Amino acid sequence: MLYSEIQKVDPEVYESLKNELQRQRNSLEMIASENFTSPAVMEAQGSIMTNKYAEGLPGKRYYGGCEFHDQVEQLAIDRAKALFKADHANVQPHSGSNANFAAYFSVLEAGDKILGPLLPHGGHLTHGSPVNFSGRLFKFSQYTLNQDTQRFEPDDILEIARREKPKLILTGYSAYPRKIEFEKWRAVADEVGAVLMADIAHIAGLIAAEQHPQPFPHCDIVTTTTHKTLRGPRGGIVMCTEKYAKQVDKTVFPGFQGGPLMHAIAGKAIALKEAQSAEFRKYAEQVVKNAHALADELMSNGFNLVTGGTDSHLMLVNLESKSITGKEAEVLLEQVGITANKNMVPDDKQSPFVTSGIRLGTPAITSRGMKADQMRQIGEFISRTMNYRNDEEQKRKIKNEVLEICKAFPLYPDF
Ligand code: DSN
Repeated sequence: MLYSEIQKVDPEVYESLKNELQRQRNSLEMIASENFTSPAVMEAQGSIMTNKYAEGLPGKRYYGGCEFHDQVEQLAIDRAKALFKADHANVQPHSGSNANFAAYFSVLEAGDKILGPLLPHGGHLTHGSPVNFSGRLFKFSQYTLNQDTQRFEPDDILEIARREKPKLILTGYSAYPRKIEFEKWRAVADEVGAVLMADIAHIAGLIAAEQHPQPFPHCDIVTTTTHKTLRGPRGGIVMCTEKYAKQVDKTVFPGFQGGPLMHAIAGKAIALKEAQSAEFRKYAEQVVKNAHALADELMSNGFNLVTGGTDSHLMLVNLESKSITGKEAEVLLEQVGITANKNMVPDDKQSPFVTSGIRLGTPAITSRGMKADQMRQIGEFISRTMNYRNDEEQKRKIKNEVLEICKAFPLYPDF
């Protein structure tokens, strides 16, 4: 029985874990930043690697007994470098936020100027939000989607960069469904003498599987999480060109973090190996095909998608024309067994707690083996849920149909 030790030691936590397993199995996980990692990655995270301090780097530790931790961390480093064609990788950041913190402080001083994306236009809190360390410690100017094309246009960014003279330009997003042409961003950065950074947290798995262009050699510094499309454990990685290698390592430790989470690093090593496989490549291709199918279904049901569609694993639905807020849509979808998150849309009139949008992603449902047929069904469920928002009988019916799909694509069947 899975979690049998937890059951013995702490029945309350056990109960919650058991219920969470059922929740994951019996609902459609469509939060674009979530995924179902492999049992091997989960074994690593629950392994004896959690027992050790390993401050420092492979071969240069501040604690004895690190021989096997060195081996595991070196595997993770080498695999990250190979997968993303990076000169250097530090696999110790505990999260994407930590990775971004380390990246900024590897190339900048507090108070320096950064040009990054505005949160409601697809950026992340760590891209300069005033409530985040980034907005408090650095001077951000922020760019937005082009009003006509609804894309980030390097020409617009160049105009702002010439005016603002940032030391660092940031590309890479949390809610932007289009491909990033890194070479165009390089040209902008070169024009104003800025460092070019990419936060590829959302698209790392797509990049690894060649479903999205590589940030190197165009970028100087690249951060990612390991648990989104990459389907690994929760955590972060910073990669960079040789020029910034020493500074990145020093900033992560001792600059910012203490002991690395070696059990998570073991999970990262495994996930990075999995991401090199032909099976992962097929998975990532299907993630993108599924996003296309879902986007098409939603648009043919009258939904407006920001940028008019998707090239990636996610889409941002602007609900203004449906007279429903993101907050209401999130609750309604949860009632029928679909998990998604409310999200700001460009020029949103609602607050971040309400919003006018909903973000949908296909990475997790694709990990269950779902394909375009299921996406069309799910698009139709979403549409019906919005149209029959006050009809309890309809919503019960949709919930049963969601459950049928979930049963046809079992999650963690061996647990
Ligand atoms: N919080 C993540 C997301 O949902 O996109 C980004 O780190």
